[in-house]
Amino acid sequence: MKRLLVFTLSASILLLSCKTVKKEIAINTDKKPKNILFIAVDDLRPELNFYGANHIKSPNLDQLASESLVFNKAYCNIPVCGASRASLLTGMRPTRNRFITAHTSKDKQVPNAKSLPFLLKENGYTTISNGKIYHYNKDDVAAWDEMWQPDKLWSYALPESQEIRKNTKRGLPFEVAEVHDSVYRDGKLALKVIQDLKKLKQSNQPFFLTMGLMKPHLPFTAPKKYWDLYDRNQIELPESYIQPKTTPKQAFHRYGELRNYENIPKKGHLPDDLAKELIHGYYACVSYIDAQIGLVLDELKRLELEDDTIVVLWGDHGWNLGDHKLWCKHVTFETALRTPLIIKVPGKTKGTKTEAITEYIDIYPSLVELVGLESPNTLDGKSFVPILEGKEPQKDWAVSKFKDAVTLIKGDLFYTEWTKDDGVAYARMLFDHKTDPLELDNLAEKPAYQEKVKALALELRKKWGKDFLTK
Ligand SMILES: [Ca+2]
Repeated sequence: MKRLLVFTLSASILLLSCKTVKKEIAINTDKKPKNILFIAVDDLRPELNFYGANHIKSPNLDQLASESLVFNKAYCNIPVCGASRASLLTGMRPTRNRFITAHTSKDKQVPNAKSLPFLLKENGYTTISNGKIYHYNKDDVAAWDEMWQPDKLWSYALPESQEIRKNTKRGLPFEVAEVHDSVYRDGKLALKVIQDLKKLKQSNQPFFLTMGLMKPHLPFTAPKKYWDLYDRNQIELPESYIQPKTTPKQAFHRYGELRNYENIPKKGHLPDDLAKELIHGYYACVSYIDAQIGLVLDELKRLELEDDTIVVLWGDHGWNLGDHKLWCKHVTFETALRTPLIIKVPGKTKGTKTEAITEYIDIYPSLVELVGLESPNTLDGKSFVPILEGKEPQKDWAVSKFKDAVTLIKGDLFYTEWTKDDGVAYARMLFDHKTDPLELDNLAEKPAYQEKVKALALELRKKWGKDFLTK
């Protein structure tokens, strides 16, 4: 009842009531705060039209971007699903020993941290977790009024694919099926989110409604009509389809995640035809999730909730689609660290792009500021709200990491060190994106760059955070 009061009664009445309510009303005034529609897309890389790609068909994302602030230089803090999500939702930077793998549990790693949904729920928001938000379905339960998953466990629509899945480690890497969108999990997810919007429209409480899409994560399964949007013969391998000898060997991996699927060679590089088939499947999945997001955004409009709702869309990390002859994430090339991030704030955004370097731990304090709440002191990021208001950003750098590799992104420079527990480096790589956007020319061992490397190494240690090496 207290939560309902906060947003339905006037400030003057509430100022007379209990202390905690008074604090909230002083922040929120007598107006209902903005809702947040929080769209998380699994393994979506920024190969989208509004980032200049011009070949993936994603009309709904394009439309949303035209009404949003588009972050051209947004970086995840760790390129693996579970850890990236736990870090983003708690606003805490990954360290050497915190937020490490896909199987990261917020409750186990930082049980006392107040997550973004928890803070919102505490302040009167209805919070709903739909689909893939945290890695574990039952993580951070106290933060949510409701947690929902599509009932179907696997990603395959065809009985023969399901049979293969049943008898193998991961099943087929892709599937082309002539089925309705709602046969797959993300189609079911869109219908659930639409249902939620209808219900929430009737409520006096603001909402934090999430839509955690599971594609374009492997396996690349999507209705045939989305595969048909692309001509395989037009698909080309990336320009950076090479692993230069000057790049440390630690920078590459054998993309074991992909090799777990059937019909993928267990070693060596992929045959070109298979590589192109995978790229085709990835594109099909992006178009499929675009359509599902479109259904939800149409409903938001139809219900006249648009002006009251902030929409934020992010992918949990980048993805190598053949870049550097790599597949999947789990590396610190820009292709795995750079992510799509767009935010639509009614009355404030209209398709502007920013070059300000932003990291995922900045999302939590930004959303909190936008709805007029105070951030807990556990947050490591900085709000990007000044950028939304046309002011100078609060910082111009990001730090990402994966296993031993830690990367400082600053200006055009992308500097990675591989370090042991004591913080001493055993391999390095430095790229200058002004002259080498594809990251093919490692400068870190060149004599002319030794002073620069020394300075970057020092700066990296300052910026990775005081707890970075703590056990
Ligand atoms: Ca992911």
